[in-house]
Amino acid sequence: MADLKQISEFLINGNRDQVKALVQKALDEGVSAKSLVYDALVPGMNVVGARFKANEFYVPEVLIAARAMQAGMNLLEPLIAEQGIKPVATVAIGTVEGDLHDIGKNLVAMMLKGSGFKVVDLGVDVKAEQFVQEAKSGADILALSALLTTTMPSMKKTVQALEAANIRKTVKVMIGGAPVTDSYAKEIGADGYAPDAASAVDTARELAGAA
Ligand code: B1M
Repeated sequence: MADLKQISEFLINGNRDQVKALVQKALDEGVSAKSLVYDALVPGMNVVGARFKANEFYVPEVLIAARAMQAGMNLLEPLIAEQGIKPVATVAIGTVEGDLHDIGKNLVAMMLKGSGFKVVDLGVDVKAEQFVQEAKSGADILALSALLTTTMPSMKKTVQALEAANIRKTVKVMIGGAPVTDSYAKEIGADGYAPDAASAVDTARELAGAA
C-alpha cells in the first residue's frame, strides 16, 4: 500500500531514488497524480521551505530535496497534463537585465514548482521586454531576481515597461535578491518582495490570492 508520508520523508531527506521508486509504486497501485503532488511532494517541499526559513536547512539541502522532488515530478508531469490539474498560478521568473547570478533565482523557481506553481524560467540577463512578453502570454506573476545593486534599476525599468505596454494591472510583480528590500519594492511599484526562497512561495501565494 502506497505510503504518501514516506514519500514526503524521502523528499525532505533528499533521497531521489526512493522518491522516484515510491512515486512509481504508488502510481502502479492506482494513486492519482494529483494526490501524489498535493499529499506527498508539496507537503514535503513545504517542510523543506520551513526548515530553510528557520536556518535548519541550508542551500545544499534545499537543492538536494528539490532534485528529489523533480525526480517524482518527472513521472507525474505527463499525467498532470492529461488529467488537467490546474497549477496555483503561472510564474515567469528571471534574473534581470545585466545580471548573471542564478543560484538564488533557481532556488526560488524550484520552491515555487514544488508548491504547485507552473514556472516559466526565463534564465538570466532578462530584458524588460521579455518580461512584458511573458505577461502578454498569460503569466499571472512576474518574479524578478537581482544580485547586484547596479542591476536593481532593471527591475524599475521592467515595471515601467509593463505600464507603457498597458498591462501593469493584469500581472503581479514580485522582486527579490540579496540587495533588494521591501522598501525598494514599494518605491518602484512592485506588488511584492521576499527575502528568501521559502518566503517567495508565501508572497506568490498571496499575490495569486491562494494564501
Ligand atoms: Co557575484 N557578486 N559578481 N558572482 N556573487 C555578489 C552578489 C557580491 C555580493 C560579491 C561581493 O562583492 N561581496 C557582489 C555584488 C555587490 C553588489 O552589487 N551589492 C558581486 C559582484 C560584484 C559580481 C561581479 C560584478 C564581479 C565582477 O565580475 N567584478 C560579477 C557580475 C556578473 C554579472 O552578473 N553581470 C559577478 C559574478 C559572479 C559569478 C558569475 C562568479 C557567480 C554567479 C554564478 C551563478 O549565479 N551562476 C557569483 C557569485 C556566486 C556570487 C556570490 C558569491 C554568491 C551569490 C549566490 O549565489 N548566493 C555573491 C556573494 C555572496 O552572496 N556571498 C556575489 C547564494 C544564493 C542562494 O543566494 O542569490 O542571495 P541569493 O538568493 C537568495 C535570496 O536573495 C532570495 O532567495 C535566495 C534563496 O534564499 N532571492 C529571491 C533571490 N532571488 C529572489 C527572487 C525573489 C525572492 C527571493 O522573488 C522574485
